[in-house]
Amino acid sequence: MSSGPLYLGFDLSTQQLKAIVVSSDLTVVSDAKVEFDGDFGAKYGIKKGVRINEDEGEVFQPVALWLDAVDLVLARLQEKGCPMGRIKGISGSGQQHSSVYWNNQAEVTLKSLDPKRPLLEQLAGRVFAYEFAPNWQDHSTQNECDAYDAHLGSPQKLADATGSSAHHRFTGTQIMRMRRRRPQVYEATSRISLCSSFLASVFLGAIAPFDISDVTGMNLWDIASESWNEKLLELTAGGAEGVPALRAKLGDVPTDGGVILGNVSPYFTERFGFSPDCRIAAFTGDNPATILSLPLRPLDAIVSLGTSSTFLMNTPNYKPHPSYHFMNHPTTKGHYMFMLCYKNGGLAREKVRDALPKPEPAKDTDPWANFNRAVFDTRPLDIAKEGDKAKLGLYFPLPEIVPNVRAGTWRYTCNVQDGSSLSEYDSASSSSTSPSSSETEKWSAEADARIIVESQALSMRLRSQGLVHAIGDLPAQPRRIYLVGGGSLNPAIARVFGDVLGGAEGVYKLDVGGNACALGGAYKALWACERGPGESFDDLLGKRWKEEGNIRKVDDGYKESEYKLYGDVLPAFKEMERRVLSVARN
Ligand code: XUL
Repeated sequence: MSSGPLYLGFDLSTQQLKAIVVSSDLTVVSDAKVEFDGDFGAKYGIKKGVRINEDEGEVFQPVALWLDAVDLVLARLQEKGCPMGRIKGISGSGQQHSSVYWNNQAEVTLKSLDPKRPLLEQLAGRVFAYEFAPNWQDHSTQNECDAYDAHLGSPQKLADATGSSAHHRFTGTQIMRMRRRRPQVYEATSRISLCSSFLASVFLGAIAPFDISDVTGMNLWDIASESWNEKLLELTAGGAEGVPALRAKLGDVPTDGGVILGNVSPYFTERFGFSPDCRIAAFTGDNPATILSLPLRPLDAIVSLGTSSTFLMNTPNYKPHPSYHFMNHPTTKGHYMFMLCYKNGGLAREKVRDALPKPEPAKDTDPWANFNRAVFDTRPLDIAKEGDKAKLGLYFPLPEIVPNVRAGTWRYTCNVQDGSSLSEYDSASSSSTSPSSSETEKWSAEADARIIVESQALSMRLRSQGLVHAIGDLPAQPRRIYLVGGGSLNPAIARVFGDVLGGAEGVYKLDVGGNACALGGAYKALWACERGPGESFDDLLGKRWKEEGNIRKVDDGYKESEYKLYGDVLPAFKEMERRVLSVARN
């Protein structure tokens, strides 16, 4: 076995903590994971990783769960024989926006952890001003969002300054609500971390600064001036007099995405055998880490199909708009990550899957086989014969972010040639997904399987069309589409995304697709530790990365007739959203 350096990447997501270890030539050497529900569900009273306070729209996770998970995932890596002593750099990613509130005991306690005792015992109940971290699915901050959107003049102005208009989950509004709703917590807070910088802090044995990309998920960072936005700090802190205290809680932000924060804390060298010269690079958000999992060129897109669904592009053009996000690129100054983030991703598809008639006798071991069959057996837009209307739908068991609409299911039909004669087929304002109309037989549960996937892809096509341009003779579309996350394993989803979004060079799946964020974290650690003077992440990765063994083509992507068909109904899809929004805004 070679004896070269290894790099460890984490992903602390809603439902799991994953770890992956790579060598300098990008080979995956080891991995391990902790499943929050499976490993700790009963202990922490969580479901799908979170706890919910319906009355206030709060969605949150106990920080203790994360601490437990860190010790367990490292024990699992060790058990698998991972050579911990060869790990020379650690980075990783965390769910974006989620925040941790540390008290004034945190710094000193993190520095002096006893390696014989678990993290949980030494940190939980002692170093936090608040024992919970609001999760990105939290939607308790409508009042604060209204204040943010108004404060700089309009949602567009807020997006111009910070990359995004106000969003429930963005950390600035969460901090503002914490000050109003739990003033004693806000008072007792010495430092605030994001999920990513929390995890970095644990490994560093000191509070780590925010990462230059993840900080743009807060609605507080002024992208052009690379500094906190003074007016937004004032709003969040409740007046100019509160700004110095808030600045102290937030700390300074290094602008280099590859910054080395220090060496790993002695807790980890003694407890798990890390080398004392193992370095900690800034941890970033899970979406920024995803765009580091392969050399992503401008015009390439990543569709990440996890608990949330996201559509990501790397672009030098900063064109903010209230309905999507621009964030600093995690490694490349002057580049941005364009992002669409949908709350109703995998869980919404699961709901449609579970409403499908079960085959008799039940023979499939793959829980998605039935769903995939339904998608493949249904024609695009469920047009079975000449004269059929095209079907369009919105399936949101949870209140959605894109567009900002309450939970519900809406089904429409329109003319296939040009999207005209758009009319409502039925609607269900609860989270039910069964048609309520008497014409049920005309819109089958099998049609829903295809229409939900088309709907997710149509929404991405609608909102990303301004960022792509013609490629040769082909109409404007992404060059390649890479699928990552749990849903990327599903061939029916790959087909539909290719049909709707195109992809001049095809649709690809990352081989370690379920681990893309952790892998991006490991690559980030490698780049931070091994880069030569001025060597960009893309240069370094481009030299070492090979397609073979890393990605697989799963669909041809652009197909002329399908691409045109979906393009023809895109205006109707937009109009359907407009009509739904006019009655069902969050
Ligand atoms: C992005 C977002 C989600 C989380 C998922 O804005 O809220 O994608 O990052 O962990």
